[in-house]
Amino acid sequence: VIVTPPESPLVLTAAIVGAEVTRAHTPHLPITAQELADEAARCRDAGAAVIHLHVRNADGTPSQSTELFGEAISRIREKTDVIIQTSTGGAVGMSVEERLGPLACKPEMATLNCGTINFGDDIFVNTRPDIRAIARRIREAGSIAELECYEVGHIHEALALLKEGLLGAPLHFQFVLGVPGAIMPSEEVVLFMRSQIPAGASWAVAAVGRYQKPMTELAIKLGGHARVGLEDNIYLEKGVLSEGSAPLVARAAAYARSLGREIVDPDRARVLLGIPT
Ligand code: KMH
Ligand code: ZN
Repeated sequence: VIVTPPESPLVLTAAIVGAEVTRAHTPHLPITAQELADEAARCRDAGAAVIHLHVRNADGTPSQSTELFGEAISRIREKTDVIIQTSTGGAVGMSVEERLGPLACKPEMATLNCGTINFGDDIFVNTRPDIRAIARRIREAGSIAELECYEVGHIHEALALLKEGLLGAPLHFQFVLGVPGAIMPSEEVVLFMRSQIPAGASWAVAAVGRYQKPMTELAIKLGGHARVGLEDNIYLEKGVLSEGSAPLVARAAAYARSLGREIVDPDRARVLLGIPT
């Protein structure tokens, strides 16, 4: 078991838009490049060092277009110094090539989804050859991979990639818990997943829906990092919509401070995550 001291620096990630949430679910979803930039800046002010980024077409449907990502990234850059982590997961049903659109923008970070899961009533497909192809492309883009693990076996797949030379240490794991059809969040699950990662690797928890708050607090308590935001959860409390992702970041930051954890700014996070500055 890896023991991370609770006073260790905390990297908060805000997943501000995602691919699935719509304006019908919440009116607080950012869609345009300017809205994404404004929201990224608000989340940075609330304590986020990383923005996990998807983009949308004007009609709100998900896109992985290089052009839309380029626009969103430059708007965000005008307003704030956050680390921008682009999705390579996109939306269910997109081709691998389509999903890789944002890598042409050479983002500082990009997600690498480490396996296939049932994703609600859909299947989020990440074949083993696809995972390897995406890992290569992330490396060619000069981006640092964040390893999205929706099941325990996805961690083992990431370790295989490390052995194959497709990933460099230190590894950055995101335990994505509570997707309907995949592993559900609990303390036991987090402790077991944490026990499977190598020494020196970092880990975070992103939990879906009503699990977001308790699992964020658990991760912070255990010395891990955490991701919150509308991509994973639109509610501040039962029945109360969050007015964007920033209130969710602010709440996680307040909890972390109450435990004495230091919330790092983007530059410090770059050092921790091995992102060239
Ligand atoms: N939208 C999900 C199917 C990622 O960003 O890399 C995949 C996803 C993961 O959101
Ligand atoms: Zn995502």
